Amino acid sequence: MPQVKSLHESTLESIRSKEDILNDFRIACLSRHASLMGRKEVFMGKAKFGIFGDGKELAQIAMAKAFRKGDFRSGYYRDQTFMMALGELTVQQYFAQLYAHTDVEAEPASAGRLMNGHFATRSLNEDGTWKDLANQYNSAADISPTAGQMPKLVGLAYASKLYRNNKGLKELTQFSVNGNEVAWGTIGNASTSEGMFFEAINAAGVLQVPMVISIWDDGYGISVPQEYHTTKGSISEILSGLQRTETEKGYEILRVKGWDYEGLVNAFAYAAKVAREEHVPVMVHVDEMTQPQGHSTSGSHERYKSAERLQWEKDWDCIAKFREYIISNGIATEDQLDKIDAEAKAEAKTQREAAWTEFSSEIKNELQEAKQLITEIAAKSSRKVTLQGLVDDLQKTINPIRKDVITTVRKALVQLRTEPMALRKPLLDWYQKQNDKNYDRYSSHLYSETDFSALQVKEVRPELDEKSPLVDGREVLQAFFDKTLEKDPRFFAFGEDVGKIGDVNQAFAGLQAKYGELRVTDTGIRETTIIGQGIGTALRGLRPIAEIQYLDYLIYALPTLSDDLACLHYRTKGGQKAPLIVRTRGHRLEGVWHSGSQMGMILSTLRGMHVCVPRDMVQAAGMYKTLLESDEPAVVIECLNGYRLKERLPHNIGEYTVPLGKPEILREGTDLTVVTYGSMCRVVMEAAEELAQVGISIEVIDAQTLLPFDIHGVIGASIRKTNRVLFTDEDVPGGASAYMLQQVMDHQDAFRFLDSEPLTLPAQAHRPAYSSDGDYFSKPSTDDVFEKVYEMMHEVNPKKYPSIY
Ligand SMILES: Cc1ncc(C[n+]2csc(CCOP(=O)(O)OP(=O)(O)O)c2C)c(N)n1
Ligand SMILES: [Mg+2]
Repeated sequence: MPQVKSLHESTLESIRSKEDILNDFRIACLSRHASLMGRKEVFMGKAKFGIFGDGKELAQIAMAKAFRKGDFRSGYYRDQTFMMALGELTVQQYFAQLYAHTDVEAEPASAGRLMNGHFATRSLNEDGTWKDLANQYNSAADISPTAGQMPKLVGLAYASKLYRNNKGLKELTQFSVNGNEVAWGTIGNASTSEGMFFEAINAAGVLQVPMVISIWDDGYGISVPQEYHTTKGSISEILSGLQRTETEKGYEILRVKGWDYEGLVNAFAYAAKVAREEHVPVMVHVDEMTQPQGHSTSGSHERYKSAERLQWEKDWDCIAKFREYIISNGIATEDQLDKIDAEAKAEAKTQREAAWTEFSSEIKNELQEAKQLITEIAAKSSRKVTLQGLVDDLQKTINPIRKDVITTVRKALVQLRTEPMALRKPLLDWYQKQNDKNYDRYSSHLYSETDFSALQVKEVRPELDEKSPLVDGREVLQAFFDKTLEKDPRFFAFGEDVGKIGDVNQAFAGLQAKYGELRVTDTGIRETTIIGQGIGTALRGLRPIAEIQYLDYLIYALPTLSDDLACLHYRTKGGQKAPLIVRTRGHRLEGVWHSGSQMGMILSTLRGMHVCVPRDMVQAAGMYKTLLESDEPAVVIECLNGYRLKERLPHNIGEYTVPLGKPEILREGTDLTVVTYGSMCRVVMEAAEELAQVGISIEVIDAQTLLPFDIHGVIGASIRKTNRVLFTDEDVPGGASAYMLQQVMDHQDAFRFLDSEPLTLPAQAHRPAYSSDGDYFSKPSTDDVFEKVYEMMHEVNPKKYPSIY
């Protein structure tokens, strides 16, 4: 392992002057006081929860010195000092997040949507266009799950590799200058036990990308000490086999103490140089860090740390050590440092107060408005005493929050329900206005609200006629991907077996040979970091298609998809986007792990993404086109059994689009509407033929996309005609079939048009058994659809449709 102490040259480069050092001391003190005050704010009831960066200040200041414009951070909740040192987080913004201030200006990382300690810079302008990322400091938006920052870190670093080596991207200077950007990760020692950490570390080593991963090692993960987390107690020790050598590629691994100012500055300067210039990943293990206030406001560390450990943490506190360093090197005196510290404290206090004033005054104004309205109405109301009581209670609330105001107004409106509309209208109007504002504050931006929304993409119909060649389904996709690779240099595809053989079903066959390894790329078997690679590159302006070989294996990547990608736009209130398309294949084929259709799982975990379930490859290609025209993330589930089925290749492949949220009526009918999607479309169409032979006419609707779902009410309109509906799919009972039913009942006013009970026909509750018989007895078959519809019609007219069994 290189001895960072010996790297004096880079130290001298980075520590330019005495003023620099004292400024570093000032930032360390400012951040520390923010942490100390933050904890008090929680205990005073002004914030709900707090987690702070105390004890980790010095390393972060050193890391910030090596960070350059265009670089990206993907880290965790301890990194406040780093953000402050970059100038990307003021103490006022820090407190605004602690209080949950919902204004983007006040709290640019998440607009009050996330707990404190979730850092993010804004990559987007309000209209959804990209900012000049190469000319700003960037932090990907943090998430809470430990090690969840690792998968996208791989992608952020991988983007630099693409920008450096793919000549077609040279003009995208808004995102990169020759791939010189480093992706900086941070993670706690305990969190390195997670699978995501190991998977990401290996992936970055294989890919040889400019990633610097720093481990902030304070010996604990909440209350649990190191011996429970890491073999041999040292992550750099056990990963030392990754160290590169003269002959083998690998990592540069550095180990440095969290209180050693020079060592830290050295380590990060060296790490940056290696990563930036050589595109070699670097690991910086920073140990002997402390947690002066314990893990968070949820408990005290006196419960689990020994008196000796607590004393050690005091003695080896990085700011105390920094002080000693400054004094022993004659850079400043004790008094001078005291003065800097006192000024930092005063500054932190001023900014904290400003944050509180801004946060609370907005709510106070709302409270005053509500109070005044209710009081005015009360004077003319028969419910005067009760209403005045509500106002008095509201007035007495200490540190009132928005909920206190709104709940009072709603209770007042209940009291006023029998009063004339003229009297209560002003309060009702005010409440409705607040509802709009609160929707914007707490529920907006789950999906794009700009012109780049997938819902804004214009429909272009496929051009099909008798001259359209009849080809295998996979060839439709191949033609589409070929066109897209040719046209858009930002577009690239990667995944297990995607490169050389062009994926296991050959939709990319021959395309690596044509466009090169950077455009059509094989990866290791590592679903989570395949998604991370997609998220990170999409965050940096590229248009990746990440392939998950089978839908069943999406489960491996689901945490990253759900915790990171799906909620990215929401949790930054439109500050960041990662338009990643996840391509996978599912529904019926063979057995437990190759015929999954876990749509319910996807629907409840991936809100914020679009979910496309094309019935064939012509539809799939149109959906890909729509998605590539937009800037939103999506998962597209192709039909596993559809690659060898013949389809007509549209003349305008690569040009036509399929609108999202628009079901297609595949067959018109009058007796009953059957709604389905994906591979089940063919099954239902076969059943429709058989049903016609017994005099039953069904209307078959392909939902096409599950998120969004039938935004124009096509299904409701069909029900108005047939007055009966069945939802069928290959998911488990209560899965996506139940979801479709709920959507139609809740949003399409369909219930009153129904003459029969609306029903679902899902697969069995277990996973599908192997082979064709397993499929027949596990998933809805043509016979099952026939019988279910027939039974429904039997109930309507037993004479005409006598019971079969
Ligand atoms: C997946 C997941 N499991 C559990 C938690 C709860 N949790 C939050 S922080 C933490 C300890 C992390 O310790 P470490 O990585 O050493 O970071 P430190 O807080 O010590 O800096 C735990 C268990 C979580 N956020 N995510
Ligand atoms: Mg720790």
